[in-house]
Amino acid sequence: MARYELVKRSVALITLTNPPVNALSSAVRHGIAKTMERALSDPKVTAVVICGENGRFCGGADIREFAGPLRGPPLVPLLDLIEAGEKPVVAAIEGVALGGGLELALVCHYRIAHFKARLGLPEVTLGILPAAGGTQRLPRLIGIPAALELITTGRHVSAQEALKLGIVDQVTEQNACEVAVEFALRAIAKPLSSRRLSSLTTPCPPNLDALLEAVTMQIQKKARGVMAPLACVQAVRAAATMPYSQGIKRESELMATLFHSGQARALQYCFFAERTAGKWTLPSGAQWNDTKPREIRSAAVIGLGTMGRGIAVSLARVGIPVIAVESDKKLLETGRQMVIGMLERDAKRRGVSASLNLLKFTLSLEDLKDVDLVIEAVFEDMALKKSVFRELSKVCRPATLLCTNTSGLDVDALAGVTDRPQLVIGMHFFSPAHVMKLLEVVCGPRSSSETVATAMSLGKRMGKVSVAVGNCPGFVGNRMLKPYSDQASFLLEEGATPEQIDKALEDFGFAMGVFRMSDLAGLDVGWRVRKESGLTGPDVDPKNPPRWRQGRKYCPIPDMVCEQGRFGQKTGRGWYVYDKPGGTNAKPDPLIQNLLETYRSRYGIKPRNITDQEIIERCLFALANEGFRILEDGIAARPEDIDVIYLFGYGFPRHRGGPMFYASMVGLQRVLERLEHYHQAHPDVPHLEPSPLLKKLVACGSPPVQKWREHIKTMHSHL
Ligand code: 3H9
Repeated sequence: MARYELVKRSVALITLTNPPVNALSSAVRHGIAKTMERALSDPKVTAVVICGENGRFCGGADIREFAGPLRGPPLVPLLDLIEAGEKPVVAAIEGVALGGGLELALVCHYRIAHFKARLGLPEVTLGILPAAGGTQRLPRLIGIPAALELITTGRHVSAQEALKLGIVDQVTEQNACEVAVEFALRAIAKPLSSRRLSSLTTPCPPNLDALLEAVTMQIQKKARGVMAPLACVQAVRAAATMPYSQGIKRESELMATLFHSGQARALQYCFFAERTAGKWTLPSGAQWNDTKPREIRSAAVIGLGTMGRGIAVSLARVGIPVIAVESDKKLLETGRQMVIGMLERDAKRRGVSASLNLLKFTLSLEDLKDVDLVIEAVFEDMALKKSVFRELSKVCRPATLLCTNTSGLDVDALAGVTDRPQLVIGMHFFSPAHVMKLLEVVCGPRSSSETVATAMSLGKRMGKVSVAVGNCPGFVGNRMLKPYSDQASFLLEEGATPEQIDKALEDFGFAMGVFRMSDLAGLDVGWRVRKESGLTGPDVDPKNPPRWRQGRKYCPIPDMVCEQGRFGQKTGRGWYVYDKPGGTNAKPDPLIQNLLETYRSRYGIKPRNITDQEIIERCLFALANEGFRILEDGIAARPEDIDVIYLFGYGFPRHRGGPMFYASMVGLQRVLERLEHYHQAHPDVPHLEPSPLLKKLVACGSPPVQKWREHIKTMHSHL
């Protein structure tokens, strides 16, 4: 786990060997302890270089070990020993030095980084803090403001920025290990005292209190209810105000408050869930690691509305030539200007030149005959989409993949009108598509494994977190959204206001409550879907809309809001009122209040006081309950996939882990009891009836979320 060699006759080269990221597992810590002891005690050795195997210095502590008891040598004394040694130690940083990996580098007397390396203290993103001296040494090295920013955000910096900040001593384009060995030989004669960061005084800005206060307020505003960044501020304050020996104790106390917290468990779960989500398997047995994706050298996007524009930008900025198609000249021109503007702004932000030459705009589908892949992003109308797919089937060469960006329509029905159903798949982007990281890859029953692999790999190339899901109305994300937003609407009927519901959800940690989010997305989208599915339409009496449709309770309020032309932010009015069309500053609207009051009196509903707890339970337990059904139906392969979809597509607070993890943290027994309670009170709402899988898991003793899969016996997986 740590290899030892003598190079250049007097330099001990210690190589961490724990692929893939050389995490500091107990065996690696043990290896470092043994090899350092050998290097320090061998009189032939005059200097030490520490590097990592396979071009990666170290990805930090082994996060998988956090769940169990500490085994092997603890990190802090081990690092203190390296720093205190009388022989110069040089870190040769290639790839990454993150978390404990950077803390290891900080106890080395010198740091050489390869120009492609990335460094950082991302512990805060895992709900903890850099507790191997990171919060005490980094401020001593680079000062409070810069250290505070890096530690509270977990941001990775490039080698060049690390050099500017003073984190590393040299950046090289050559082999960092070889450069470090030469550097170590030159350092032999130099005194080490000034290189031991723990012995330095932290350079302190005069306005320390004001700075810490400002950062605290910023965190409280941005990361409501999240503990770790606040603990990081306190640890950095200790670095500024205490000697190292006391500061390190404070760091350790603060770590103890975080380490076993629910937030840390949730955030670490998210880390692994995100990585698990890419590992898909199909009922045929084909899976992510045995199916080769096709190379995509060119693509087309059909429809230059909000979604189509974002998709075109996402493709072009990763170097894929895109042909964008619209149905009339005016729409094409508007779309062209928007896409070019978005691409230019994006390139400016990233400091690169905009790849405008990759874009082509056309009115003719005939121009798509040679592309490798087409993404259809026209209106959410099955008849229209079918006609597009029929046409594509005629014009595109037989090997072209045909993808739809539908947010919930039947992908297999579209496949059915083509001559190549095996090459048809859903690529459900989230708005705005060039910003949102989530991609639901919707596998129809006839999508081939190569098609799935290609869509997943294209998603990755575009920087998306891609999750393979099965084909059913709404797929995973929007199918679950229905019971969640239905509960919010029923709560409106019963006496709540949009702002009260949104506040409860935002206090829980959602980036936006359900009504503010709907206003942003556009209320007409859901209205169109409801019309398409026959839930509403011209047959409904607008004066007296029925509250029972298709065999279940129905709340007509969202339709009534749309009937008034209130489509959300874009029209300046929705659940809230905005300064102007396109405005973002949501204000409660007395007209909505009137609408709710009139509605309640028309149907004889006596409004009651509704608590935040009821709002959270009804919305979130209904959400998770549908998640259990989705698992039962084989539409998602595991709870992690559902959670990743909600984290990246729906603003679910990461420190709560996602709806399924949250349900497990609340306790499945409690979730079951509360659902039973609410279902008894609302027997006409089937979504509140606890799902058989939830009941089954409770009967099995409520296993942890990672074990649910063993209990899911899907009749037939759709994945
Ligand atoms: C810490 O250091 C605490 C200290 O302050 C000490 C306190 C006392 N542990 O992301 P990838 C796995 S906390 C265990 O797909 P990439 C990962 O799960 C730690 N496993 O690769 C995956 O496994 P699998 C602070 C880890 O190239 C595989 O490695 N450090 C760890 O896209 C490949 O990962 C961090 O927060 C780990 N530390 O990105 C850094 N890291 O193949 C966390 C990775 O089974 N790591 N794995 O799915 C990362 O950010 C990225 O993994 C990294 C590589 C950028 C390193």
